[in-house]
Amino acid sequence: MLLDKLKRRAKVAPQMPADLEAAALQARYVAWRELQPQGRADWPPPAEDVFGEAIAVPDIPAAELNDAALTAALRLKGGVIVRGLISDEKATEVRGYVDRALGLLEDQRAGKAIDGDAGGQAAWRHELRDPDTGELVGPQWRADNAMFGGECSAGDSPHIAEQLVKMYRDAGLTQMIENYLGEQPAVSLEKWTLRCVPPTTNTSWHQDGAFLGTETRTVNVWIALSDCGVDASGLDIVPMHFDEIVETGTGGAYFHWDVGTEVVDRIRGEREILTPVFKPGDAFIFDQFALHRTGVKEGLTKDRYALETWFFAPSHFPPDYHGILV
Ligand SMILES: O=C(O)CCC(=O)C(=O)O
Repeated sequence: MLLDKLKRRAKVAPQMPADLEAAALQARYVAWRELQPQGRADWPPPAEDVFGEAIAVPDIPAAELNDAALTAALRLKGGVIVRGLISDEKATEVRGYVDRALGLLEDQRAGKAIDGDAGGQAAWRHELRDPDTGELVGPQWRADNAMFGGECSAGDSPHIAEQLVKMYRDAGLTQMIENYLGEQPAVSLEKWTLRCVPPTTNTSWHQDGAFLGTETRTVNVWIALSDCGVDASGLDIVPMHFDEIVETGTGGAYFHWDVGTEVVDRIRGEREILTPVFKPGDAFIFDQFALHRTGVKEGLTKDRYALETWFFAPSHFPPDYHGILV
């Protein structure tokens, strides 16, 4: 209700004032919290191999992404690479959001006063707070991530959050994901990440299901916002379909939830690791079982920008995460 009211007001003004943007994001959080979803009993939807058996990770233009392709990619393949999911122009705009959000986070961590609303025009940084208590949402996650640079949550920027929600809707993506999940999706404060990765970043093989859970119903849309895979880190992908979590914490693994290189080599056998070259706006769409890592290699010289958005079925949401209904 509150969200509808805010949307109606937003139609009158082309740019919502900062306080309304912040309230709109809080309303999405409250809308998620108040849901009591059952989830579809007949999930997952049936998949037909529209790509053919020989294809391990399909690579398609955005125009070919539809319900059948998304379902096949997630249920039968190792995900799908989608070329031009958003336009180059849009990717440039979102890259600007990443710089803005990371700049404000850095200022905040340095103890500077944050003018997150840039003169009342837009809420660029307002950490998500519970509207009933005024408490910060996700204090433990905030403490755990306080030392990580180069990334921040879109959920702490009401302006960026609303722009991204609109972008996914305009691209038809939210509806497609809703059709797949069988319910209106929510993103989360914890896994809605604006990222700028330096060439020297660390990396490790992992399946996000090792911490998101195997029963979680989810679709991750990872969008490159700058050229990557050559001078800047892209993604390394084991091109196989998985429906379970492989052995973690052994064979050279760094964290208890990541997968050692020896284990990856054993699993992939003769399969080559896939390291796609991405243009701004290209995407990799996958779920919590895809085995992948940041594609770090010798000779990288450039930072890489990306936007990572995990859409979740509210009925099968990761425990301890905080949702934002989209
Ligand atoms: O952007 C990256 O390099 C990390 C992506 C990743 O590992 C993930 O989405 O789980």
